[in-house]
Amino acid sequence: MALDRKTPNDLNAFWMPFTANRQFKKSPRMFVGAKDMHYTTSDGRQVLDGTAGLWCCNAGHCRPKITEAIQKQAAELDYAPAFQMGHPAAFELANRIIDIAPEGMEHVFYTNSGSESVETALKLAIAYHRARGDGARTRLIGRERGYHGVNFGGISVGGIVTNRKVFGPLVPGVDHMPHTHLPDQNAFTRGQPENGAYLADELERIVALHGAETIAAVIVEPMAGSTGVLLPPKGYLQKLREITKKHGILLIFDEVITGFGRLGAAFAAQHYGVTPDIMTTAKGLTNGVIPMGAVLTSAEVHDAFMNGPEHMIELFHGYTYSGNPIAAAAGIATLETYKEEGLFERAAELAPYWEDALHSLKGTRHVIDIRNEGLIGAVELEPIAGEPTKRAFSAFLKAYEKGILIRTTGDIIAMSPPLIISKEQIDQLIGTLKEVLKTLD
Ligand code: PXG
Repeated sequence: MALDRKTPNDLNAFWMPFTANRQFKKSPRMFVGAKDMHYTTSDGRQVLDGTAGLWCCNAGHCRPKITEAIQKQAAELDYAPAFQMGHPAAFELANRIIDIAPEGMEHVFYTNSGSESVETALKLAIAYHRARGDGARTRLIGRERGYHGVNFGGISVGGIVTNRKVFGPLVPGVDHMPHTHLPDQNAFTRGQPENGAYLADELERIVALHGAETIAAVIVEPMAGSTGVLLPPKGYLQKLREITKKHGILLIFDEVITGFGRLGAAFAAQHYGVTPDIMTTAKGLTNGVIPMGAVLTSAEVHDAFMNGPEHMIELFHGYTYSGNPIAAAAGIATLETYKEEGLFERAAELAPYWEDALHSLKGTRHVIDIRNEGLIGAVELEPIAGEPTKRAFSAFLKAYEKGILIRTTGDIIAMSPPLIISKEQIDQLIGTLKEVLKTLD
């Protein structure tokens, strides 16, 4: 009943995701435009994007090639059924993804988000073992502080307590490895910490507890983003790879944040030199512009399903919008933009400058740790006693007033600017943050 609304812009109906709704609606923050490194607010201010939207607009905003590709595709073929029919753009994009993926990744299954990519990967892992006659392998192992989206599989293997605890018993048969955050030993480390590879040995204990023959897969973010940027200690991912291989367990890398150049290589798998069996992606695949995710698998995983009568569906899984034409067109234009502008290389080149700028905040009021890798940075603040998250949230609000967009989780400030950021803009981002931190209670 739109006509009954008090005003055309009543904010009540929209229940916002992961948002302090009551605070927001009292004092809304609205973006009405975006171009390259900046957002425009409803009161006409320019805000420097320190987070690439939500870690997704890696090429910056409203890039002409992507906009035009979407417009053209929408006018040419708006939708094609995803099941039992195809269209060229989805195949072309899959090939282009595989071209930049680590060697050994050979197939692409489309989803519409990171959360759906995770569900798809977990289901694939269990069904893969079953297809090979190893149907007892159903357990899934995640990690404390892991973020794998918000659906039931993802929150079950995930380890962010607030995202799990009010949603009941979750998926059974899940266990968790310890997280890799060792502030006493690793605070203010630049890049990967030296200490903590031994934490991967905890997987051996979990395997011994449950029996390898019951475990389908281990899922980790190669670099844990959402929980506040926790880097893998040197040698840790290599150990996970060795242990999973030894026990016939699939290794899934959740690359929803780390994919598409964030660490200075196409994927974290290449950056860290460790190839999993399955990778989940989303976000940067379409520069965040159209919802789309993709799960990448090895030939071994894919081929295990390719048997039985040829007229039969091999995998009873998929979405109405898997490989949607407009999303696929956006994906192709996005990958072209990354390539033409050398944005993954640019991220790698800028990383040392970014690291220096970020670590210049050491010694600033409230700062208890700084972590960085590629074009990702986190600044951890001492929480206000008895009021966790409040200090960082105040920083977020003040930063926004001063014209920079940052993200906070708990009392950690996370930044992940578009890969087109200039050195001057890095200085502005970090300089403004420093001023904000100095004025915080
Ligand atoms: N896996 C990982 C590793 C993620 O970071 C998801 C899955 C889920 O993706 P979707 O597309 O379903 O949201 C994510 C998403 C933040 C932040 O500020 C992080 C995410 C999303 C929104 C905000 O840290 N990560």
